[in-house]
Amino acid sequence: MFITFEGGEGAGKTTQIKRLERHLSDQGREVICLREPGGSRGAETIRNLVLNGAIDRWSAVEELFLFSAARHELVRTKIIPALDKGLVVLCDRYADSSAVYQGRAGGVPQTALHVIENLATQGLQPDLTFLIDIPVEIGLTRAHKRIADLKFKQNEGRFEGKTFKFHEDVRHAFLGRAAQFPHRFRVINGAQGIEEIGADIWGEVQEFCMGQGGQP
Ligand code: T5A
Repeated sequence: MFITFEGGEGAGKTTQIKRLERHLSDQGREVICLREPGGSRGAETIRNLVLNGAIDRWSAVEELFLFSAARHELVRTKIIPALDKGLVVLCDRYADSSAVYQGRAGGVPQTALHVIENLATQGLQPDLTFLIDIPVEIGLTRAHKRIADLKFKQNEGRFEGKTFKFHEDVRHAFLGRAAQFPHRFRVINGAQGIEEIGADIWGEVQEFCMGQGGQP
């Protein structure tokens, strides 16, 4: 089972992935948690390149190539081998992030995105994608606090520095993508408390597994 988490900055994806990992492990499932960009050696190097530095360091097209190179390595070296062994793969962001950040919000044409996405993912789609939807002002406030807490390290704050309008576009584009692919997207209200969000996600995972004829 391959589950991805998407949403704007500070939506609470990392928090919820850890909770879901615990729930699944308690049920005896073997779980691997990955993140994008990153999760494999070369991809972590690309993460450092693309998330740090000046906002205008890379154009949207350049970002797309960087994220896609990282994704290809992650799919090839981690995700496919884990799925082949029967593990549950939880991934913090995946190709939907490129479609939204570099595509809808960044202006890269959808036709080009589609071709590169297929190449980078080898056509591998998630079984379930949780979109944690949250007003931009709440998410950015949380994300800026995280960055401030890391002020003496590489703070990975390049995207958080983009305009408020960019982040509004990201939010609307994610909701549009969820409407486009309703069979795998589940939109979760991220303005709730951590417990409530976790319960919504766990309920959806249980329902999905029942639909597949099994337990989580
Ligand atoms: N990107 C990525 C692209 O442009 N294209 C791509 O193809 C890909 C893959 C990644 C950046 O790269 C861009 C998108 C991103 O801008 P990142 O550092 O991984 O950068 O950034 P995020 O994925 O946005 O990670 P964040 O850490 O900012 O957000 P999370 O993981 O969504 O949030 P989380 O769980 O760390 O929570 C943030 C804070 O809020 C609190 C947590 O305790 C934490 O302090 N919190 C809550 N507080 C109150 N109520 C709740 N319900 C809460 N949930 C969490």
